[in-house]
Amino acid sequence: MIGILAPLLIGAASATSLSKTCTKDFIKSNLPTSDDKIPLGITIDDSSITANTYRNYSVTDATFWENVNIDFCEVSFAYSHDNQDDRIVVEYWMPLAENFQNRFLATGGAAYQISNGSGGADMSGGVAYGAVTGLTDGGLPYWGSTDFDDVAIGEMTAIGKVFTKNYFGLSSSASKRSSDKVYTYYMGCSEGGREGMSQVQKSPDLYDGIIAGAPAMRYGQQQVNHIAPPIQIQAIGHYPPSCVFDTVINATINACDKLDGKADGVVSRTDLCLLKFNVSSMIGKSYSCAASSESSLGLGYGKRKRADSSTTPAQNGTISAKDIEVIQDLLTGLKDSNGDRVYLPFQPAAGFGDTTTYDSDTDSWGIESPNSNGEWITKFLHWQNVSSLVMTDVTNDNLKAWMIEGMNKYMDSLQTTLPDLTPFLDNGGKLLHYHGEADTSIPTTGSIRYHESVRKIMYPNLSFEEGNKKLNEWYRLYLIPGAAHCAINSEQPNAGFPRDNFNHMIKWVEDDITPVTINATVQSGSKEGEVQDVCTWPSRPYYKDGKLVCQENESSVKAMLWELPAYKMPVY
Ligand SMILES: *[C@@H]1O[C@H](CO)[C@@H](O)[C@H](O)[C@H]1NC(C)=O
Ligand SMILES: *[C@@H]1O[C@H](CO)[C@@H](O)[C@H](O)[C@H]1NC(C)=O
Ligand SMILES: *[C@@H]1O[C@H](CO)[C@@H](O)[C@H](O)[C@H]1NC(C)=O
Ligand SMILES: *[C@@H]1O[C@H](CO)[C@@H](O)[C@H](O)[C@H]1NC(C)=O
Ligand SMILES: *[C@@H]1O[C@H](CO)[C@@H](O)[C@H](O)[C@H]1NC(C)=O
Ligand SMILES: *[C@@H]1O[C@H](CO)[C@@H](O)[C@H](O)[C@H]1NC(C)=O
Ligand SMILES: *[C@@H]1O[C@H](CO)[C@@H](O)[C@H](O)[C@H]1NC(C)=O
Ligand SMILES: *[C@@H]1O[C@H](CO)[C@@H](O)[C@H](O)[C@H]1NC(C)=O
Ligand SMILES: *[C@@H]1O[C@H](CO)[C@@H](O)[C@H](O)[C@H]1NC(C)=O
Ligand SMILES: [Ca+2]
Repeated sequence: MIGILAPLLIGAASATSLSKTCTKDFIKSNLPTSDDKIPLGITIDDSSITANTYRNYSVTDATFWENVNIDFCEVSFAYSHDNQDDRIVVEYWMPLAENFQNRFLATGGAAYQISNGSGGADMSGGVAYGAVTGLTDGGLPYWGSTDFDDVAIGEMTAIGKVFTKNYFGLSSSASKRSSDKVYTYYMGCSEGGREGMSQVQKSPDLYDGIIAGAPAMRYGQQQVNHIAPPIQIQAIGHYPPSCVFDTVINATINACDKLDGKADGVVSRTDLCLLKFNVSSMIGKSYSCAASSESSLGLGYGKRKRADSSTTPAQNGTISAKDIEVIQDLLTGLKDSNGDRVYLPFQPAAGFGDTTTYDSDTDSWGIESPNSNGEWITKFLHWQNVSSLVMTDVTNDNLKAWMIEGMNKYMDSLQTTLPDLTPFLDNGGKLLHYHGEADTSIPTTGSIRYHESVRKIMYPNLSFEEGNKKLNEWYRLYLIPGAAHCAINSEQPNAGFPRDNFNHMIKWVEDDITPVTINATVQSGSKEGEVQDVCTWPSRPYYKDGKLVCQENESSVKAMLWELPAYKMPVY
């Protein structure tokens, strides 16, 4: 094959010709037609085309990307399905021809959005790597939408790949890499991570590489779990003030920091923390916090905060055995009334999710009721047009029943835990899965549980070690020390967050360079800019004389694999 490097493309965009290619007419003449390989039954509305040129567009301080400065053409158009009164808008950012690297990147959403979860940062990040990047509105307005249609993302990718080939003239003989291959990727975190897993499971032949961060994939359990801590506290009937939780988190970070061999304020070994730090040692310790007010962060990335804005008074006292009973219960996950575990806890040193709130009317601590995190139960399970759930009489057993109800009701869509990934593997797909170890929205061990499910289903006759070795050839899981939910963590500011994942994936897919470790970039504090290596599960990080060793240890692995005996059917 002859590589023609000069950007002399027939009918293609170039820096000088963006004025020619970033036009409705040029887009129209390059739209996929019925002869192209796009899903059947789709009609593109060519009167809906928009095309806008952006030059020197810059994005800085994006959690998931290095800073970028890009030129691109922003294209959008709508399509519909036969016999359905629908209209779906897709948007593609087209790099300049000389920057185009035969890549397509599909991007995902967050919370209840199907796309644009990173607020446009993923779109720019993709363009900076020479990829056409795409998003979809899934047929609903972008904001406040409740569409989770995995089909819509697959369609956006399938249409986008063909459009990319047409736009850059890849099928023509003068194409840049003399190949019409478009390396196709997906990237997203949280709901966007779940969508990534849905693509692995449901559209296995569309992608070469998928990057899924902290996926909200076991949706039936996951959404109910948002209200598990307050209900567990209510079940015990003892309401520790917020300062008790904060004091225990700080003490846990202090006690566990050095277990990874490096005193940097980052707990890289939450497994050892669980095994070696007994929170009972906190009984009798005093606590004291100044008055404060905090406001809502809602369902987004980062640390979970109470859903309303609240003020807490100054607090002081001594940690009691009852306080620690509550904390022990949260650290071991939701149990039913038989004591069988129903769902997974957050990692020690991470935090506890929603806990107690102060009621100034009664000058007492309680749980928030009604609680807006119960919206899944009111709207998606009970079909009520009610935004929050009254928590007063809710029990741990109710949560279990709702988890099972949600799992069954949405088994074919939102549950997103199909563990047989053979079609994706057979198609040569690579999966990069990562999860912050201090996530207090989606339990870190939920990602490990899915990884284990895939290992057991796909390599049933191999040992844990051998199965993971096979799995690591194409599906790798990385636990990011100290990282919060798709975000950096103010409580562990020296912890890094991955900014080079797309680059790792490109090298894996296109150059066959396995990401033995991935980069995490420190994005706050005195070490800002430092790049740290992150080990592949099931190996765990240890710093020996300041140097990272990724080591395997059976008791460490066990400390991160929770059984869920409360279910009679498999929960992958
Ligand atoms: C592009 O934008 C950056 C700031 O983001 C600015 O420093 C630079 O001068 C701009 N370049 C051009 C050619 O406008
Ligand atoms: C994506 O998010 C950014 C930042 O909030 C916003 O400016 C932009 O309009 C959004 N794009 C779409 C297509 O919704
Ligand atoms: C916990 O540590 C953080 C930062 O190190 C500090 O701001 C906060 O006041 C501490 N809270 C308690 C209750 O000790
Ligand atoms: C933690 O300490 C308490 C009190 O000393 C003890 O009863 C309990 O067994 C310990 N837990 C573990 C897991 O070691
Ligand atoms: C503890 O709080 C009480 C009232 O809540 C207050 O009277 C007392 O001065 C506080 N003690 C300390 C040491 O802050
Ligand atoms: C749902 O409730 C909201 C706010 O109370 C109201 O505006 C809306 O019309 C209701 N929707 C339906 C379908 O009843
Ligand atoms: C595992 O072993 C069983 C029994 O020997 C055999 O029937 C089965 O085909 C094997 N499965 C795989 C995936 O190799
Ligand atoms: C990882 O970080 C190192 C150090 O900054 C850098 O040289 C390397 O290119 C990065 N790897 C990827 C895949 O971006
Ligand atoms: C595994 O970790 C445990 C707990 O830190 C330690 O006691 C044990 O020696 C380790 N085993 C190996 C083989 O490193
Ligand atoms: Ca440390």
